[in-house]
Amino acid sequence: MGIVLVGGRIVTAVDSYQADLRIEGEQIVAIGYDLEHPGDERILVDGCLLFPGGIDPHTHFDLPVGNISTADDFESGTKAAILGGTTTILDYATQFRGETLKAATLNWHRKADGRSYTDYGFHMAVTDWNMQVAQEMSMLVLKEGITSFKFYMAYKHTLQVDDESLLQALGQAKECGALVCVHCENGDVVYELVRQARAKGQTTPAYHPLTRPVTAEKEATSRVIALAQIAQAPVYIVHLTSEDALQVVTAAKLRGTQVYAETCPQYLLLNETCYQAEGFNGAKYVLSPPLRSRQDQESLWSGLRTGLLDTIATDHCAFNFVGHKDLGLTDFSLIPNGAPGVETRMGLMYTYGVVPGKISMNQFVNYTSTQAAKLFGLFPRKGTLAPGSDADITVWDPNGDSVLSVETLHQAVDYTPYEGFQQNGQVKHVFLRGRQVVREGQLHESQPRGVYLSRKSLPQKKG
Ligand code: DUC
Ligand code: ZN
Ligand code: ZN
Repeated sequence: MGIVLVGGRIVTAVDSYQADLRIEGEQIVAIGYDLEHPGDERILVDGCLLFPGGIDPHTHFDLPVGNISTADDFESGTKAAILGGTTTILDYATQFRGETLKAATLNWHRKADGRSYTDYGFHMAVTDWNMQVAQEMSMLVLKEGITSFKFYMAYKHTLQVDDESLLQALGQAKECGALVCVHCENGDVVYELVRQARAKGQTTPAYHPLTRPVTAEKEATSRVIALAQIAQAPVYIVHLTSEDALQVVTAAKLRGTQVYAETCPQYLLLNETCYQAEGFNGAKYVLSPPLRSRQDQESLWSGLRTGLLDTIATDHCAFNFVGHKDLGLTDFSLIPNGAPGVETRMGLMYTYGVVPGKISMNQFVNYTSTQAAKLFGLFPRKGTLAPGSDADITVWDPNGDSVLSVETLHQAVDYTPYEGFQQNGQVKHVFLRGRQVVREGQLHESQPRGVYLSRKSLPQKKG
């Protein structure tokens, strides 16, 4: 017995056409017409768009930061994700200092297994690089299907790694077929600018962006690309925010370097004026790198339009305004960094990207699903609508406007940076490996059934 979605428009990264789609078990088995078998369930989706389920390749669920943890854990975060049309997330499992990668992996499985409404995989964020960790990287690639590793060039004395470690890691990643993902900000520069600001008594959230200038992002982006070229390894820049950093990436792509770059809705839709919000409200936008100028926003849109960027992720790292962000009430440098977005990504990118024609519908699919699947070893199982692929399908009703509000979102955090934003269209149904998890916009699943995804390596360019 199967399910046939009848009357919708199939949209992939390359095509858009009217057709029905048949699901059997966990997979799509046919796309075309007259697909119904006796006993099949028929679901009418007239006028709707059928997208491959969204893939968010950058989340932080249940991440401890100092004495607190992120507001969303795997259960609340993935529930919100799937209600927003995302069926797969890749979370940054994090190695804490002194920990082996094996222990960090087990730790993240304990957080996620049996609790995820979406399918999920892990990147591994390495914060304590040494030769044993280097050996373990291959083991994670081969045995755990963790084929991407993150390094921070910022957060001196906690997460930051030095250039020697980064170069070694890139070399090791090349050996074992892994992709290195990098947070690009010069952490020493940020550390010094924060010290200077505090010494002058500059303590409000407005100083957050001033201590993390574009040039610190540009320099780190340029440096890691140079290191990747030396190691002849591919590199993926997470959360790229600025025109300057995009220019560095573009120049490297033109030289033939295997460099990829991700941006996020917050950098496309919000800007530095948010830090002028009344009172302590600017803390809601304390994320790193920080929000930039209007011109940077336009450059990022242009980068998407022209194919210079590769993915749109969220960097969902939610902290409550009350109880978390207010740890930095008298010192902005103590405000936990991050903002929520896993539930709103697809709707915002459709509304502010596709509807005004800033990106095409195919680009929308490419950036929110297909490219992430390709870069992170999930394609063609995920990231497209085709016979043989997992039946991860977001049925999008382009009619009906709504206004985003923390009151109606499902993320377990007490604010959204997109409060009052209009959304055009809405998630109607979502299927995860053939099971209908969202029906008419409501959760239709009594328990989390997401599975862990062991991923393949990214093919590397020769030479
Ligand atoms: N970088 C991330 O990628 N996530 C949360 C905070 C940060 O700085
Ligand atoms: Zn980061
Ligand atoms: Zn992140």
